[in-house]
Amino acid sequence: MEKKNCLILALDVTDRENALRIANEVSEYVDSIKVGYPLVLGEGLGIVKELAELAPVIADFKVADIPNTDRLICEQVFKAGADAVITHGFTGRDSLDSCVKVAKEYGRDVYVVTEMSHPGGVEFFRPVAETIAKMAVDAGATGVVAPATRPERVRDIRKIIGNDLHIISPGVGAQGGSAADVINAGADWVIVGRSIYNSDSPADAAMKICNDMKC
Ligand code: FNU
Repeated sequence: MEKKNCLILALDVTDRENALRIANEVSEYVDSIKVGYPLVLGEGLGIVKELAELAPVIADFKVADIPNTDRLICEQVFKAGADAVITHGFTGRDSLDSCVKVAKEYGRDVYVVTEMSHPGGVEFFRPVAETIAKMAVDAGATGVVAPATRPERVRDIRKIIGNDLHIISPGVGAQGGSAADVINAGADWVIVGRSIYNSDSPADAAMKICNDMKC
């Protein structure tokens, strides 16, 4: 994904009409559109192709299965037109390798979740986040997902992954994180959902976040 605005839209609405309206309104401010279960379960995987005409799509399916099932999931995601997939890492190196292998075959990207952004994200992830980040490097992933709600953790994870891997960071706005703080801590992109799609003017909200980051 090309870095222009450092902003990724998390498009967690559940209907096509709203999804396309919001995506159209904010497309000039975002470098990518992230879709996940809410929209894909609501409208089907075909929505990926429609959104991909506006911006590269990241499929946030937090893939977390045995290698063979991970392979099948990633193939479907990339065939549908997604530019990248988000996977978990706690399933182990063989599962992650399977996702990275498919991504390389399709020339696409893989981002691995290290520590999640919500309060419960520290319960199980905290002790293993660094190990997962290191595994993402060793496996040849494109980057990692790290919490904008804890910029100090983004800083820790940046130290582990160096500058070759990207950090995409959710938790800005509705979850309490600051876009500028997490970019300063070493994130490459912030992922923002509710603060944009629930706003009366999604375009203004997106523009404000871009101005705030001065990326
Ligand atoms: P918003 N997301 C997250 N935290 O929030 N993929 C994580 O640790 C993670 C994610 C996603 O709060 C979440 O599912 F790994 O409305 C949602 O799609 O701004 C988005 O990031 C945040 O949405």
